[in-house]
Amino acid sequence: MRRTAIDWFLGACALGLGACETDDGTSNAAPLPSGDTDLPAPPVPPSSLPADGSEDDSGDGGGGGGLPPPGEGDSFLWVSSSPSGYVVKIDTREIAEIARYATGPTNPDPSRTSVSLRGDVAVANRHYGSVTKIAGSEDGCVDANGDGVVTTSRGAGELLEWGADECVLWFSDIRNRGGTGARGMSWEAVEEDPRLWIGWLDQAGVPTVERLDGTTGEVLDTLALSDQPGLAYGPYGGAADADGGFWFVLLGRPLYHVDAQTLEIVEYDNPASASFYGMTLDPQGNPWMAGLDGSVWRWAEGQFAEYPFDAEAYLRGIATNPQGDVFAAVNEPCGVLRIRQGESASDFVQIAGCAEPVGVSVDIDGYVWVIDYAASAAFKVDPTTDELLGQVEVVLPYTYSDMTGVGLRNQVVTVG
Ligand SMILES: [Ca+2]
Repeated sequence: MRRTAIDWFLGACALGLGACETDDGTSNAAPLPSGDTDLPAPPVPPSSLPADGSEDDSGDGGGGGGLPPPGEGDSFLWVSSSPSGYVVKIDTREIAEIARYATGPTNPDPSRTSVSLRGDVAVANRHYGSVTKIAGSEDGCVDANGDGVVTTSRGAGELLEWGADECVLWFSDIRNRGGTGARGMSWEAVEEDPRLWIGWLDQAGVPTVERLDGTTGEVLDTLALSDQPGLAYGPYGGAADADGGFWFVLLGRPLYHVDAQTLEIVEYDNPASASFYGMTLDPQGNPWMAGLDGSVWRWAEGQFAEYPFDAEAYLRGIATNPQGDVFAAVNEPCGVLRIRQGESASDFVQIAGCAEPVGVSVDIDGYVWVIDYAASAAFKVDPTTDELLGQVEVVLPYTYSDMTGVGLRNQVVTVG
């Protein structure tokens, strides 16, 4: 009998096969809950944290205010070298690392990254439960010691010790709040003063969602999900929508939405055969989940739709491009699954050197980046030719979130 996907996943962790997070706890193999599926929340007008600044209004992304249109502006990819405790900033056009930053004290084990519309980055650390903000450009850094210069990493392999890099802006200590891990996470899709949604697990095993002040890291709101016992992880993947709400999944369990204004949490129970892992939002704001069950799942119009790929495969991170094409990292076989916008069938892209893809993200130019843990590489793929354009070495990267920020940008920037 075939093992369940989660059994496999946890077994692989126990055997040190690499495809794993190294948290303690094995209870995600608990039976999946059943229950009624809630109806979707009605559409809400965009929440508007109105832009009141004046900087950089050049360019118009067609709905994104001062954001440059696709293909213009800087293009970076933020990938965690998880066991090394730092995050690497990659220039996607140069296909090269340009800086790296320590993400916390005492082996923080960074994983997810989230890039704001302005390019600032939040890094979720799993083991020293914490979140760290890093400025996306040097004009956002702070001369903390007042010596008149910004001391920061400015090159591949250049790593300052924790606390020394003046582009690291704040550190939110979840362990001091009784939590483990920070995983699912997303900035709000606003340009000025976005807040940051983060998810973690408290000491009683209760999944917890917080909304932080993005400028200071201060906790503004705290929410708990007390009806999901037996968890080893908190919110596993998350993404913010155009209304400021936060979608997230628990590993192998339901999909949730937090309303930005009321903070009401609505649960959308997963189909019995689904085992959600990565998640993203398409440009229409519909959640897509990659399943350890071998299928991609979409939530839209009040129901889940299944896009079967291969029941023996394990799908990990997932992303969409501005046109709505969907890409998911696939293990066994090794590569990337693609579902073109509006189509129900998927096709498969092989990658030379593929070993264990965990994450996928689309850059501002439309190229697909695949983060491969076991290959210690970030691969750049041309989705029109399926050609491998190059790769950047990152030691044991374990990032499968929206690591370019294009997924967030898709929520507010329309393309013609
Ligand atoms: Ca300084």
